Amino acid sequence: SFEEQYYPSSCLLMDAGVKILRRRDPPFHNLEIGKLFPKQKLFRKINDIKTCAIVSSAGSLSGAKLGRFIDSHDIVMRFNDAPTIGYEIDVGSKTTIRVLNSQVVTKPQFNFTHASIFQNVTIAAWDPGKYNTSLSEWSRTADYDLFTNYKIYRHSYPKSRAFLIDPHSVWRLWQSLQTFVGSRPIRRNPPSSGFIGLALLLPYCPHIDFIEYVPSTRLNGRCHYYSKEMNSACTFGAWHPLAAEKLMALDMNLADDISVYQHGILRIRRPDKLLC
Ligand code: NCC
Repeated sequence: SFEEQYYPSSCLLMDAGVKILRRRDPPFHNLEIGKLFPKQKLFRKINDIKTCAIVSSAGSLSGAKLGRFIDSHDIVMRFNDAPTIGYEIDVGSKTTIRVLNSQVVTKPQFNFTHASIFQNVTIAAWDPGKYNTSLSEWSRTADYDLFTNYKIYRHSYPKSRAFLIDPHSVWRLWQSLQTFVGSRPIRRNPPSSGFIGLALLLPYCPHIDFIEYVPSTRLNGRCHYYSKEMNSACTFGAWHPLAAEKLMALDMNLADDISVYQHGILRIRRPDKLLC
C-alpha cells in the first residue's frame, strides 16, 4: 500500500550523512592536510541547540525585515560571501557558520584567508570533485584547489573552526535527491550550498527555519539580496539541481502557507530516529 512505501524526505536527507571530515578519517589520518583539521567537533554544546536558522542568499530577502527573527535563533547559517553589514534589518547580524563552495575559498576576489567575513565564525567548505573518485584522488584533483588556502588559513588562525565537508557525502546527498524525484533523472551536478547546509545542520537541530529558500511572494528576479544582478536561474537552478532541492525541502516543511509564501520561512523538523 501507499502507507508502506512512504519514507519521509527528512529521513532521506539524514541518510545521506552529510558530514565534515575528521582527522581520524582515512586517508586523512595519513596525510599532512588531515593534521590541519580542527580537533573540535562542528559545534560546541550540542545539547543546548534548540533553534536554528538557515539564511539563503536570495534576492527576495530584500525588504523581508526578518533580521530580528533570524538573530533569535541559537545557530544561524549563511553562505559564501553573503554580507550582513548594511542588511541587518532584512537578514540579521548573527552568523554561527558559513558554508562555502570551493570557488569562494580559492578565487582571489573573495580573499578567504584575510577577509573579516570569514573570521570568528565556523567554516564548512566543500568541493564536489569528480563523481566516484576516492578521497585521496580528490585531495589531489579537487575542482578548485581549496587545500592551499585552507592550509594558509589554518596556519594563520590555529584556533579557527574551519572544516572541510566530505565530498562523498555531498554525492550521497545528490543520490537522496535523485531518490526523492524518482524516475526523472536530475543532472549529475552537486546540490547547492543551501541544500548541503540543510543536510549538514539538521542532525544538530530539533528544527530549522530555512529563510527564503522556497521563493516567497517577494520574488523579484534578483539573484542576491546584496547585489543588483537580475538572474532567475539563481532561484530556480541552472547548474545545481535547485528546483528538485526546493521541492524536497517543501516536502519536509511543517509551516503553513502564510509562513512559507508571505514570510518566506520553511520549518523543517529533524526526524525521529525511530521514523527512519
Ligand atoms: O548564490 P549562492 O550559491 O552563493 O547562494 C547561496 C545559497 O542560497 C540559495 N539561493 C541563492 C540565491 C537565490 N536566488 N536563491 C537561492 O535559493 C541556494 O541554496 C544557494 O546555494 C552556491 O551554492 O555555493 C552558490 O554560489 C554561487 C557563487 O559561487 C557564490 O555566491 C560566490 O560568488 C554560485 N554562482 C556562481 O558560481 C556564478 C551559485 O551557482 C551557487
